[in-house]
Amino acid sequence: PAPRTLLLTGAAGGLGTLMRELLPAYGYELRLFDVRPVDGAPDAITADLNDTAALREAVRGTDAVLHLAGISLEASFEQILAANIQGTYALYEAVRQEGVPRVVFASSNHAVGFTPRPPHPRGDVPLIPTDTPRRPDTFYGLSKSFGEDLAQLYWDLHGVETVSVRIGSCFPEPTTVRMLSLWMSPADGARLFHAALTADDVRHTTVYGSSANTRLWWDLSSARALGYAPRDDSEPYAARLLAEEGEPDPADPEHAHVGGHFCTRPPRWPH
Ligand code: NAI
Ligand code: 15L
Repeated sequence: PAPRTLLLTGAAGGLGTLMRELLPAYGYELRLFDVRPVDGAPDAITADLNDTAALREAVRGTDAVLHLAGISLEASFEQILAANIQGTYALYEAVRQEGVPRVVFASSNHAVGFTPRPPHPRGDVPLIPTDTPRRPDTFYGLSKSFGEDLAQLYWDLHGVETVSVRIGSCFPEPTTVRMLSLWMSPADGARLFHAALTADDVRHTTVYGSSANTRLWWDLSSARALGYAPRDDSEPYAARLLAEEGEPDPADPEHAHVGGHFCTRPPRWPH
C-alpha cells in the first residue's frame, strides 16, 4: 500500500515549502520537522536532527521519511559534519529503531560535481550513469556521498529501503544556463518523490532528479524505472538565459564540470 503518513524533514526550506504545497495532492498526510519554525504550520516539530529523542518521536508511526533537512550549500567541515553527516546518521538510527520502512534521501548533483559535463550538442557522448564514480566538489557534496553510503549500509544491514535522489536544481524556474541541464520543476520533483516513495522493492536505489530537459547531462532511466514520468523541459527558458549569459565556454573550469561554480567558488551557507 502507498505510504500515507510522511515525515518531511527540512520542511521550512525552499524545497520543503514547495513539497508541502504539492505532496498532499498525492494523498500524503505530512508531519513537518525543521530546526527552524515552519511558516503557517504551528504543529511542525521544531528540533535539530541531532536531538535524538525528538527525532525518534517524530518518525514514530510514519510510513516513510522524505529527508530534506541539512545544510544545502558549502559550509565549514564542522557545520557539515553536525547537520548533514551526524544529522543523517541520527535520522537512519531513528528510522531503524522505529521500524520505518522507507527513506527518500535528498542527495545532490554535487556528490558527482567533478564529473566532466557532456558537451552540447552531446553527439555520441553518453549521458552520465548513476554508477559513475562519485566525485564530490565540496564538503557539502561529500556529505551527500556519505548519505548515499549510509543508505546502502542501512539496507544491507537493517533492511531499511532508500531512494537516493541526486537532485539537480529544484526551483520554480531555471535561472542560469547550467540549470537548463539540471532543472527539476517542482511538479516533476513531486512526481519523482512520489514514485520513490511508492515503487516496490527499491532496496537502495540511486536516481538523478531532473525534468526531461533537452540539455540533460545524466541518465534518468533508474528514475523512470521507479515509475517517474517527467512532464517538464527547461528548453523554453533557453533562449532568454543564453542571451543573458552567452554560451558557456567548456574550457572555463566553472563550466567544465557538473557542479559548476561549486567546483571553483562554492556558495556558502549563510548561518
Ligand atoms: P534549504 O537550505 O532551503 O532547506 C534546508 C532546511 O533544512 C532548512 O529549513 C534548515 O533549517 C533545515 N536544517 C538544516 N540543518 C538542520 C538540522 N541540523 N536539523 C533540522 N533541520 C535542519 O535547502 P533546499 O533547497 O530546500 O534543499 C533541501 C534538501 O535538498 C537539502 O538537503 C539539499 O542539500 C537538497 N538539495 C536541494 C537542491 C535544490 O535544488 N533545492 C539540489 C540538490 C540537493
Ligand atoms: C544543490 O545541491 C543546492 O542545495 C541547491 O541550492 C543548488 O545550488 C543546486 O545544488 C545546484 O547545483 O544548482
